[in-house]
Amino acid sequence: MTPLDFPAWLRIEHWLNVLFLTLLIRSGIEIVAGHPKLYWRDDSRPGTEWARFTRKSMPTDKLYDTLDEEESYSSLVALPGHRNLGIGRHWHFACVGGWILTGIVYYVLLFATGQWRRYIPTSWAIFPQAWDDVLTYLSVELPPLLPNEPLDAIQKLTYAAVIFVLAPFQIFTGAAQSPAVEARFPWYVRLWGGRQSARSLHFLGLITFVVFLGIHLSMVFFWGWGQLHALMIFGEVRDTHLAVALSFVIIAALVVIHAAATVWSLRRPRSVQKVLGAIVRPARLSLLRPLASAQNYRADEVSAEHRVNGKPPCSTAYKVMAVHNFADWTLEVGGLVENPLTLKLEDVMSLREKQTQRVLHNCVQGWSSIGQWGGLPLRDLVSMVKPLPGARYLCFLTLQETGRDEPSAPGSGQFYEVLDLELADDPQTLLAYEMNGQPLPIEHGAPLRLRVETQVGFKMAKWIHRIDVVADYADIGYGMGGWREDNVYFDKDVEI
Ligand SMILES: Nc1nc2c(c(=O)[nH]1)N[C@H]1C(S)=C(S)[C@@H](COP(=O)(O)O)O[C@H]1N2
Ligand SMILES: [Mo]
Repeated sequence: MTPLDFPAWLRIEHWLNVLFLTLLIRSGIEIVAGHPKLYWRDDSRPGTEWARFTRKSMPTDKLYDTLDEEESYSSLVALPGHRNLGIGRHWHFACVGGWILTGIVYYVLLFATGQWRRYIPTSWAIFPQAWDDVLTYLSVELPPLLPNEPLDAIQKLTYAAVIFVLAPFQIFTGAAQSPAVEARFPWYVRLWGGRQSARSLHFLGLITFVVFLGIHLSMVFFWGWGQLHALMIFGEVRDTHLAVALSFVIIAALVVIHAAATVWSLRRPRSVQKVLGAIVRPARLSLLRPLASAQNYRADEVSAEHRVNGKPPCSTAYKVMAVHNFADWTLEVGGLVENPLTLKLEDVMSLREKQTQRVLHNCVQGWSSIGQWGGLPLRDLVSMVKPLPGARYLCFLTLQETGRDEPSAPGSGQFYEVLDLELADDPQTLLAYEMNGQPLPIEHGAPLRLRVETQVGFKMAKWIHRIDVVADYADIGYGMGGWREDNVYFDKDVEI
């Protein structure tokens, strides 16, 4: 039988896991700060949260949006901290990649070498034994190790649960929060009790990891200081002082990596956005981009109150237009097209029969709502204007001046978003002029807003007045593919 010892690969994997897991926890906390409230129901209705990590209370007498609810956490708990959701997401997704690869290598080696027996029990007798072990620990004594094994019964079961249940659980509940996955496989989100339930469970998984780490570290501290360090450094019990010293060198290196990641993120966010974005994008585009939206929620699932993000244009010109039911508003569609168009609202409404869809909206910050949208499929408009060769993107320009309309947001200038032309082909990509059977309300983007159901919410520009077909977006804004990408460092492609 394979001896259940501590081979080099197991020790290296252990420390790599510490690196990725701690980066995932800190960046995960940054993501929580984006909307520091947890719900079970998909409407995320204000006041129905089961947990909140903020003391802010929202005004009841005027419009607020979910940007006002964002929190700023310290860099000690969040990566990078200080209200940097975009950068936190880049770290989280890049580290997920590293963590999954580490996990795959670990599983393969466990099963290839016979080391799986250290975790997976082969007899039911382990359960009463594990219970006895718990009682022994509670009386502050050490239970016996299993014969010829490095762990006692409760340790063996705990490690099995962490490696084969908790880690996959985090990956599956994480995937259930991807709008592309949700849009293509609505049953998968239901499996977890809905989008907000998946988010809550993912958070509870994070807490379970933190509790596990706490118990694990205190066991090392109280019960096996020298020999456990030695096993994780040399793979055998020898030179315990040296082992402890070397362990601390590794831990110091991990702390340096965390500190460097934090400083890099806070000082040069644009470079983090570009570097980590380039690492994650190929995986995202190959795995999630091909998923087309096929959602059709029931009418009774539509949220009574759909949350709002982004404040409406407050210019007089816009208000006058609104008073006249947008009779004076026009949509210009131009750029790299054979057949530019200028359309009035009634033209947009009569170009094609209205398409209606009941879909789940995912804000990048974490909340969701279900709405029914009616409008013109974007692909119909695109085929009418006839893009010229070389056309690759659609740039949506809006009537919102962020500096004027959303002064608390970082950045200023006209809100715009760039969409890959291929996303216009999704059957549920819509230019919506109706919401829940009524004309589109002002706060939701009147008279016209975009719906791209495989992406997170910020791509769906509201208050649109112009669409440009372009070959490149490097010259638009700061060249990152949208106002949010320019100013808060989100990735341009947001299938998750
Ligand atoms: N012009 C403009 N469009 C915008 C925004 C914005 O701030 N300005 N916010 C976006 C974000 S972050 C989200 S989540 C959705 C919210 O849509 P809703 O307010 O209809 O729920 O709109 C998107 N469209
Ligand atoms: Mo959002």
